[in-house]
Amino acid sequence: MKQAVRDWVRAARHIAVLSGAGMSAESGVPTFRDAQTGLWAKYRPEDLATPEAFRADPKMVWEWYASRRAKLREVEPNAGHRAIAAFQQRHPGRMTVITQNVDGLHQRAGSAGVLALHGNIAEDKWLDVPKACCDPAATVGHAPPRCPVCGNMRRPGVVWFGEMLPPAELAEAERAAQACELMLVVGTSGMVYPAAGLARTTAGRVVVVNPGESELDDAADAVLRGTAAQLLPYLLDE
Ligand code: BJW
Repeated sequence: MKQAVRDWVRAARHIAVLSGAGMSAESGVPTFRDAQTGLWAKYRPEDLATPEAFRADPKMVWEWYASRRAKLREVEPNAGHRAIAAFQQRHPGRMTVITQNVDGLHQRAGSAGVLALHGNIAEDKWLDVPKACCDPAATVGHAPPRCPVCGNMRRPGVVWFGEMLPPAELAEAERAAQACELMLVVGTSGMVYPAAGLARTTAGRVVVVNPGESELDDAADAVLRGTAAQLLPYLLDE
């Protein structure tokens, strides 16, 4: 099957990659639903990655993001990220990277035009709609920083459950899913929508790359049981 998928890669005029946390697992970034350490071991993502969880305990959630940011400064893109970036560089305009990851590793590997559907953990934004008094350079406190006038809090620039995805990125991802002849679905449980829905609505062939079962296996024309760093360099080496 691996050889057949390699042939599909060669033949496809446009390829979309839809990546999830497993894409970065071999860089040392814990996945969400496999993680056995830290807060993920105690809470389900659906309970912790929400505006309600942040409002209930901003210090805890802020500090958890701070610890993840610190760990991300120590990791590097892996062979899977690099294979995707190298393919894009050899074939400009032929591959669109759509990621659910907030870690920036595709971008650091050199991928261009990455559609980061769930935001960027390195950035902050205001929790509530900012007023004239809300100046990011004039915050007080640190976990989280707040507007000294109205108390509005800074929060990580990621998309939590119940929040809209960035509309321009989502629209572009939907266009790429419609236009591609092949979608490589790499390292995602396929449980979180609307991202997972892209693999169900694409007009192209779907290939799942995942060492374990995923919710998108039933939508796939081929399921390759292996890791991103093992399989992508082979599949994209043309
Ligand atoms: C490897 C590997 C290796 C391991 N190589 N693979 C339709 C139906 C039902 C529900 C909904 C629906 N539409 C919307 C919803 C609601 C909700 C949702 O999807 N809920 C589900 C839980 C059912 N979605 C939303 O709320 C989204 N917003 C939205 O829809 O807005 C419109 C709306 C608003 C209000 C009401 C209704 C609609 C927002 C979703 C935001 C998700 N945010 C998070 C957190 C980001 C910030 C942070 O990092 O803290 O995004 S949650 C978390 O899950 C994170 C991930 O991007 C996301 C997906 O996880 P992923 O990547 O799949 O990781 P894992 O850990 O689950 O899986 C890892 C996989 O890798 C495994 O399969 C391993 O086997 C594999 N693997 N090693 C390759 N080496």
